[in-house]
Amino acid sequence: AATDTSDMYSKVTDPTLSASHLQDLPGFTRSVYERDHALITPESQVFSPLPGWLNTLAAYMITPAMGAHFTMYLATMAGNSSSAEPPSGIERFVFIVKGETTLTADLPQGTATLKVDEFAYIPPGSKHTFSTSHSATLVVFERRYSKGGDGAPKLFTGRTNQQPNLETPGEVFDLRKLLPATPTYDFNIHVMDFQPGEYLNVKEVHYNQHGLLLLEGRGIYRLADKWYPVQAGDVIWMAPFVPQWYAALGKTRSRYILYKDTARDPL
Ligand code: UGY
Ligand code: MN
Repeated sequence: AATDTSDMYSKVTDPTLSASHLQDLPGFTRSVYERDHALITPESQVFSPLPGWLNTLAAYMITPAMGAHFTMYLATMAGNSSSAEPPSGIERFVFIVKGETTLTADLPQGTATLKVDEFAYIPPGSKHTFSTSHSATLVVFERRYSKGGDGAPKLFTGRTNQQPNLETPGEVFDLRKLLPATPTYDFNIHVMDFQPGEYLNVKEVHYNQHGLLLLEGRGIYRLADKWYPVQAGDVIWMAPFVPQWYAALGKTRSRYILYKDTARDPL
């Protein structure tokens, strides 16, 4: 009997590695883990319960086991969920990626509703709870606070699009800083925007560490001597002194959120 051979070679014109089928390829991931950098893409993120948190699953993307001095995790809060506090001496920064959450803390009104693109900084030892009756996805950065400057860091909330667009001499990207750039704070969170075709002018090599989440767009990230295609949802860890460079591609803006330690003597 005649067999229908019309689809026999269909993978030639509809290959498994085409963008729409990447997830179907068994054993394939764009994630990499190197000595001085990592790329962690959504298909390899593993979520599990966060100790003390209710109805919340989290995936740690960056931890000291890699050599970082901070943690970065994505937390997905379901209905009737609430957070636990970090260990003593740890400061916390929370940025809302999806949904909304209520922060109960030492705030003038007692609580604040945080929506997408809004954030909160919690200094060490400050009592607080994030909760939601709907759902929310948060990106969280934590580290052991290192004292410096005058005065103690203060709890605050904010909204990215209310932060001023800062001058970046020699660079083209738009930069917003979500924490005060004063010696009281030992890190900052940058939000950086690139239009398609724009790229970092400085081929950066520096002592600071980074944790990055690409919020929008796509492009090529250079890390050490490798060039990675990246897209929204990807996470990058950069160790001190790893050569780093980004170029935005495609038709839409690239925006990323970036942890950077600042204002402390490296010794
Ligand atoms: O401030 C920074 O170090 C930033 N420009 N780095 C980066 O985007 N990889
Ligand atoms: Mn950098």
